[in-house]
Amino acid sequence: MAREKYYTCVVMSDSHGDRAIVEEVKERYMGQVDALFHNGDSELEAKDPLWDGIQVVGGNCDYDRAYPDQLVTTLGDVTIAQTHGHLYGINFTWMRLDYWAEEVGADICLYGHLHVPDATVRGKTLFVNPGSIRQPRGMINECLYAILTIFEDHIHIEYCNRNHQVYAPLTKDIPR
Ligand SMILES: [Mn+2]
Repeated sequence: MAREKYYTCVVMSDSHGDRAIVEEVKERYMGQVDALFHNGDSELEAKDPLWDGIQVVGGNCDYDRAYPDQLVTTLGDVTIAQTHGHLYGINFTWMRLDYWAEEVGADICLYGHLHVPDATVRGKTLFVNPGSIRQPRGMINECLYAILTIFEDHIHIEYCNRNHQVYAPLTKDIPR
């Protein structure tokens, strides 16, 4: 039996002043996907019209205090928690972020801050860092964003580079 497609989201983070790439990703996917997310450290103003239609939170490098620290978005029965991560001490421990995700009943918890792509299940939540679209850190030296396709029984994750080509080594299917 064919599996019905459910929801698609584009997730980016840590663009650190590069407004053009955020705009490019927005123009490419807006209207084609169910939601667009930016997990903070854009270094743009919160009132920038670029954010119309994007779920965005504040990071440690966002000096505009108007950004929310965290958001919870629902797509049908899918609960998506989103925060930059610095306020939950993710440089040192997952404990506080995991606790918050559990508290809000998150199926998916989106974060940023570390500039390292990640898609890991802990407890009942899939934690996703899209990496940094501008300043990668760690072993994978690629500027990336993530596309999540949420099916009934699994979540398909792929990462794309700034040329919108899939960075295949990180493609994953995670059971729900
Ligand atoms: Mn950052």
